[in-house]
Amino acid sequence: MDFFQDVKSFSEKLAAEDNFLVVSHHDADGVTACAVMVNLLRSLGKNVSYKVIKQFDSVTVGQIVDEKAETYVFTDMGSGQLSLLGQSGIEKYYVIDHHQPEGEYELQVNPHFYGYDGGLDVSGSGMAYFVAKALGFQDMAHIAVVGAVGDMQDNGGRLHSLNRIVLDDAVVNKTLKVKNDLRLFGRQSRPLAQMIAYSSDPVIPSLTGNPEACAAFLMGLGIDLGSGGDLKHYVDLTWEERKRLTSALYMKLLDLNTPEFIIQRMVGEVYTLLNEEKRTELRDAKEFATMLNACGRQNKPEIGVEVCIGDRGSSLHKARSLLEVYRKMLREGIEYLSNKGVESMENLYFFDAGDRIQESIVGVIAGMAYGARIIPPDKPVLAFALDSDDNSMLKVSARANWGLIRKGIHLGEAMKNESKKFGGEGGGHDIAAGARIPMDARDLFLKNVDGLFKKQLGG
Ligand SMILES: [Mn+2]
Repeated sequence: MDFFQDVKSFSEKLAAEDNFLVVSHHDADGVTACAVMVNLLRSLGKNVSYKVIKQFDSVTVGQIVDEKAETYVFTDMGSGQLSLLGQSGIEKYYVIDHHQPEGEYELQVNPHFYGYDGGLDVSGSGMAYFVAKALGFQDMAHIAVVGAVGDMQDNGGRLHSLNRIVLDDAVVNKTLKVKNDLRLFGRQSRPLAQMIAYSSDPVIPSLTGNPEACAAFLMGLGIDLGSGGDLKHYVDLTWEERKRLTSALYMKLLDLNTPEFIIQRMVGEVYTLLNEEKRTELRDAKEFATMLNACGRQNKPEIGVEVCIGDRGSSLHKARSLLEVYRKMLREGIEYLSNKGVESMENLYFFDAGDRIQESIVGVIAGMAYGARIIPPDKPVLAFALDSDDNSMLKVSARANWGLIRKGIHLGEAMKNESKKFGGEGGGHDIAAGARIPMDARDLFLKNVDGLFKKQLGG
């Protein structure tokens, strides 16, 4: 089986259809996948609309069916819901996904069948990009890179495998530049001292959370912070200043006995979108992805899609306001969690936020809490929040880290199998997954998942 050959024949079938509805997932990868697909189909002169949803399940399937499109294209979802799709009554549907597939299906492209890892080698937006590329369109490669970064596929410090092909195309197109540099979040859009103060990955003891200390630290290195309305951002620094700052941070973390692998992650590939304005969120792939997550998780994913397709007017303006609110929600969520703490079982940590944290961001907060060391990295974490669509149900978000994956943890499997036993549903990647379960099943569900993790770890 040849991946590119199969993507090509899939793409040719797709290009012969018309009157499309693209259905995608509301995170940054799903939003970019949707944008890549909508852009492709419009370039082909097709009639296309799109719908971006929180998840594809027995609740949302009805809304999708009601849209009565001629051809459905599912991006960044569908492979894990093939049986649901089969029973949905939808006649013609194409699936472009990178999540663990339930099985084979004729009109599906998924990297798992070719020995690739959908959590690491290619994102949903990357898969959409390969479909576009097979039809001669490479103009959205940089947007697909934003999706891969949004799915944290660069967490090892660089993109590789199929992601590398997408990245190289974007570089050849001159829409993106890649280099090794300090990977702290906010390198484009945040004033220097704030960039360091708000770093949660890694946490820098004595600097994180303390902008005044950061300013003093920077001045001690002879780095000018700028003043008033013209504060310097990281990207304004000279190479010499960047090196000085990076090695000072490195030394500081070493002195504090921070594990080597955490320090090394601090430096790695950064992706600069060359056609975007300097010192704005869109210029950096990670910041761009965060803005898209902000839109999606506040039920406004279409604003993110429009920004990806090219709207730099009202959609970008709205996306910026959504980003502000999102940052505030995350700050408050992290604060809530640090006060409350997590509960511990033999093979997992968990916390139940009830209605204190929105279900759409509780997984993001669980993930950030590893970086901020609110949750120790030695076990996976399960985060519960009320399901906003149905108050007899709980949303579960599970997060792990690469160390745990290497030991055998597979969250997607655990969420899928264990939620089913209670009439719920779930799935996802090894490192990040989710489920919905009846509220009264929580404790037994936890016990079962704890047991399954033990098995996965070989115990
Ligand atoms: Mn994805």
